[in-house]
Amino acid sequence: MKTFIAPAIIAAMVLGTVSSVSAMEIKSSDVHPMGYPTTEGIKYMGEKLSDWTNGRLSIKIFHSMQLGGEKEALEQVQIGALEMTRVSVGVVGPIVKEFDAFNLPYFFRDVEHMHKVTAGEIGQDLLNRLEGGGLIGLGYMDAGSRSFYNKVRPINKPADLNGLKIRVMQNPVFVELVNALGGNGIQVSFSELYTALQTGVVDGAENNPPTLYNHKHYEIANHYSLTHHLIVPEIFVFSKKVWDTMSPLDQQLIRKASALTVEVVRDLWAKKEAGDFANLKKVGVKINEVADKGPFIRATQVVRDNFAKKGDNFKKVISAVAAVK
Ligand code: GTR
Repeated sequence: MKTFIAPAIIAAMVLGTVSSVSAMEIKSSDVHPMGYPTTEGIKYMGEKLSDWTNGRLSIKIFHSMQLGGEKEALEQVQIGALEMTRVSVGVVGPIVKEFDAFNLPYFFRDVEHMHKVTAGEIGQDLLNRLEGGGLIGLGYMDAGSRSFYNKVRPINKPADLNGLKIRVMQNPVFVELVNALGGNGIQVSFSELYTALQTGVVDGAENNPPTLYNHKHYEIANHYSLTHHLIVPEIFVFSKKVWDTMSPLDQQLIRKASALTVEVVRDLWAKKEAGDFANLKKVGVKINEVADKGPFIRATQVVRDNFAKKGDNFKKVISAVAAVK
């Protein structure tokens, strides 16, 4: 996607007059460590901003859950205590309800479909609606698809989840998902997940290969069953409270850097996902190919139906997404 920068702004950047506006170190949080596509993406964004403004704008990344989980981070950004954060759309549904379409099981046909939707009108419209929740949506990032992992057994059919406590992100729609499959969905902040697995508060969770590998959950839960039940994109957002105090020029620079970041992360993600899937095999994770996803798709129909029943605007998002070819 190309972002337009007005010629006057480019001139100001070149002449260095941009530096006469006030300096700002943007604090941004992420649950992932450095080296992860999301944190590397924000690092790149900070470098671009610094280059363009001779260091006047920069980003300081609080990675590896230094500032806690994602729900907490969003709250900090909403009140303006933190300028930026990168989170999964998973935790955004409670802020913009229509966003929960992206949190429905077996919703996008595949990752490419998700890319087209997020890069298009629907994606932009949902980002814009975040403003009502005190957030400026800057862009989407990739997170592949999510599958179940647990410490008890491989999952080949929904009934294999019976009696298993499965951690989900902090959003009731995921509890509904796991329960529809016959498991017991429990909301736990990502920052508490390792301990929850260790102490038996939960028997397993669900995620993509890079998260399972980098956060070492496989040390405890090493049956990974490829159900691919969710394709949930991620977003990076800015505090509207802070944004409203910034100059239009700075806002435009942030928008421009964000658009570039989206593209950079897409490449980083593809490499990381393939690499960490191989790493999981290397460390002995028992990878279970799920031969038939049909029973999972059918059992979760109720979750998609419940979303559609919420009203016409919800139905509209569903049909608009389905219409994206
Ligand atoms: C990861 C995602 C994180 C976080 C985590 C979770 O895939 O990148 O933002 O949402 O999942 O399950 O909480």
